[in-house]
Amino acid sequence: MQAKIDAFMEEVRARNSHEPEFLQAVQEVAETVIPYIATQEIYNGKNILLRMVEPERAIMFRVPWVDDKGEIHVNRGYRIQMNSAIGPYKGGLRFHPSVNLSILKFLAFEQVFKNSLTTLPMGGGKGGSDFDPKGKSDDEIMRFCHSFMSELFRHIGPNTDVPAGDIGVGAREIGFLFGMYRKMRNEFTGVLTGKGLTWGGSEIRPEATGYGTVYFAENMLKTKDNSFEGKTVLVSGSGNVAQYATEKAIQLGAKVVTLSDSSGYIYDEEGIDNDKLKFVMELKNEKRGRISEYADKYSSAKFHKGKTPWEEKCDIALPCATQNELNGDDAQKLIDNGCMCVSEGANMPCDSDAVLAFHKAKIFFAPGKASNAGGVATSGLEMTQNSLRFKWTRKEVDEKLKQIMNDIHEKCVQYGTDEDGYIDYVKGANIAGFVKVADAMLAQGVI
Ligand code: NDP
Ligand code: 2IT
Repeated sequence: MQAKIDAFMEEVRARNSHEPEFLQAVQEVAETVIPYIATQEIYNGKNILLRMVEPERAIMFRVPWVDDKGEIHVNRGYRIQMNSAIGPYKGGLRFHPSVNLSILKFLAFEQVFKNSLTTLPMGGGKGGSDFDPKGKSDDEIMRFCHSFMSELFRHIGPNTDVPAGDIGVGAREIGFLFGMYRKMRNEFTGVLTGKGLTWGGSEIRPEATGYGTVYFAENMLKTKDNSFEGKTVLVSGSGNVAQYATEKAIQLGAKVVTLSDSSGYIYDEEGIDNDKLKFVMELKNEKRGRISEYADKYSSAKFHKGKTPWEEKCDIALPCATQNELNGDDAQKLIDNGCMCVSEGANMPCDSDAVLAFHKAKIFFAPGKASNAGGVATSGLEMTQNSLRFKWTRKEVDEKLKQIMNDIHEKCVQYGTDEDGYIDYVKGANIAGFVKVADAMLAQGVI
């Protein structure tokens, strides 16, 4: 079996040799899905996975914009349309200087499996730009977003491809992007999700990824009659996902002691309460400041420059910042300190050594494509409401989100439970995500 996986990876590597993040994501899927395919007559010999690693379409374009001083800048824009076998391409846009083809292809590939798991009819895609929003004025952000959409609009549409937010793309950016799309097309449709609540957005979409990550962890803990009550939680990041993961963990009775950004992390020995979280939300979403300012304001907190939270003691870890932010050594520290549960809010934050360590220690580990799927699932619910020209209440959307996270957990248990009863959520999520897309691809023929 290993020879089969190696041969497959050899072929993928030959074609994508300069794309380490993409290869990392494909390797993880190949290791669990290829052995499964070998046991299933209908998939065997159809090269389905080989077809799935090639994007249906990859679009790259120039994004010129003018800064406040009148200087002209050029960034690179992308949209990877990975797979539309089960629905229109769906996935976020990331604005960050590190963005390149490898990162967007890994994210688009993960998105295909994630969206399949949500139970909703959405294909997978991802896009973005190497534009750095840090330090830019609102006007500069607007001009960049308008320029970006003045090309992207011709490639997307409510039945073709529906982008949303990701790192560096939040409510402000979605507003500017939507405005330009509406102008170029002269139509008001649900072409983007994460829209404002008064112009087509869904209740709970801002909260959904963070809440969903905690709901998924709650489901894992429940299998051993455990819960968040009284647990110490480490959260990394301090953006959209981290903020609402923190909010939900606090609501469920946990003590959240860390948050971070790319400069370092804060440790608050008294725990982050609702008032402190409100301060973080204002600091990050409006003033666009640094997390170190938390430690300037609250004497119970200390800022650890240039470090990640994983050296602290906890019961539950929720990595919610970015890919490969938690390595094998970090994982070992968490395990040695008694951590029993890791639920990924970010996409691929734990590297392959870390995942191996969690599996060896047999602690709960949920891969992002399962545990952070609440965000895109609620985007799917936003699309539904847009099509219906209707709006569900907060309670209705939250209940649907909870149900979807339960269903994803069930699927992982169905496909991922080992002979000794340990639930391998990586295997479960990969196989369950694969089956639905593969069945659709088989039904539609070689196209
Ligand atoms: P935000 O832009 O709101 O926040 C990102 C956070 O991560 C910031 O605190 C940022 O710090 C930190 N961060 C980014 N890059 C790095 C880095 N290289 N090293 C250390 N910290 C970093 O993004 P989101 O919260 O939306 O996204 C976070 C993660 O969740 C991403 O992996 C994203 O793909 C994933 N995700 C997001 C969903 C959503 O609905 N938004 C849905 C599913 C997954 P700084 O400000 O210093 O850059
Ligand atoms: O990684 C992700 O799932 C997202 N950034 C959200 C995508 C979406 O379409 O809501």
